[in-house]
Amino acid sequence: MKKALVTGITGQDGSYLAEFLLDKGYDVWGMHRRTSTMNFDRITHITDKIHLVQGDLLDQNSIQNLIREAQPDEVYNLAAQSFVPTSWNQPLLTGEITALGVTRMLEAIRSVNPRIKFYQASTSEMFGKAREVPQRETTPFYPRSPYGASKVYGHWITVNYRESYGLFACSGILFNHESPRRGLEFVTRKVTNTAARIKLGIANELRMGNLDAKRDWGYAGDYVEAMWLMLQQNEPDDYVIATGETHSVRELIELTFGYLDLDWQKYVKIDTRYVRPAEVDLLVGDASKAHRKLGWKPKVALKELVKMMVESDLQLEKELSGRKNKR
Ligand code: NAP
Ligand code: G4F
Repeated sequence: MKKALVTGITGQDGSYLAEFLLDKGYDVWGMHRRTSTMNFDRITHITDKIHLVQGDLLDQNSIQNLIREAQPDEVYNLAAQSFVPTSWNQPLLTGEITALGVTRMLEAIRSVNPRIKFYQASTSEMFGKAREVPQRETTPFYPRSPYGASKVYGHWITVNYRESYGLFACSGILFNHESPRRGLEFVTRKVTNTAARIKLGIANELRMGNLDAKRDWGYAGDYVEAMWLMLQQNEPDDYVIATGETHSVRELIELTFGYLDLDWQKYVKIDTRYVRPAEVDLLVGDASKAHRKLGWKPKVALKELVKMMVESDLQLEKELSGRKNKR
């Protein structure tokens, strides 16, 4: 039985990857940080099937001890301070976790067992003010936020440990991927959840930032398969994972409100609080290397993704208001 350690197991991708690995027959270990209240909401259904162990990307000892205890064959480093706006308010913390945290993981692997395979969660945010369209593995990076800059560091330190020490270390450059488990602060979930609440009469407006930004949105459930595929190859490498389609935030809103039979223009208000100091205007990925070498292809398109997220948010909000009415 293969053993995998997943950092960021309580996050969106961590929860889908844990399910995926369990289905493949893996012994799954998940690293989570200590919090005063438990935040296992995304993994409640699998907590009895996985080993949950405490550790923090800020703390070298905890990581090293954990890798020594678990003795994994594969490590998936998904933990990060992953919200772009927070990275302007907390740039140093973002750098400590999202950039240096990667080196802590790599150092721990190098000293405990350099044969462990390593996956680093890199991002299309590294392309930032994009130098070419579509973006591929060879497109130069131009990050536009402390988050993007931290991820560029994480990417290059992964490449560097591969080239310096011969580690089997891969960097997956994933474009935006969403799901009903997406955090409420990210644009897709903010839109689907607020639209669902408007439909149910619980909210009456949606306050937004830049509607012109364009993103290549895929489904998180599809993208975790690509992470695993990268670690099953003969040689470690870096891959862009994307759908190849781009849509503006405005189109996302139109699709979502249209699905609910609502006129979005009546509810959406522009609020400068949500406009960023520097924007990433256009992301669209060319995943042809992943198609060719990994045999990976996305299955869920944006329209279907929006439907999945809206339906889930309608259900969730109905349950929440049902519970409130009972009190
Ligand atoms: P997410 O939902 O925000 O999850 C982030 C995870 O990191 C959470 O489990 C969080 O734990 C954990 N974490 C944060 N700080 C930590 C620390 N100091 N030590 C240990 N764990 C810590 O993010 P996601 O959407 O699943 O994304 C997974 C990874 O892929 C991230 O690295 C992200 O930057 C990257 N990525 C995401 C996308 C995307 O579109 N989703 C695209 C490209 C790359 P808590 O639950 O305790 O906060
Ligand atoms: O959903 P977002 O917050 O995602 P963003 O900044 O693209 O980052 C996400 O994807 C990256 C991959 O490219 C990941 F690495 C990262 O960890 C994260 O998962 O914002 C998307 C777009 C932006 O252009 C933003 O300006 O939506 C625009 N937007 C407009 N109004 C808004 C809002 N974003 C948010 N979160 N909230 C708004 O009200």
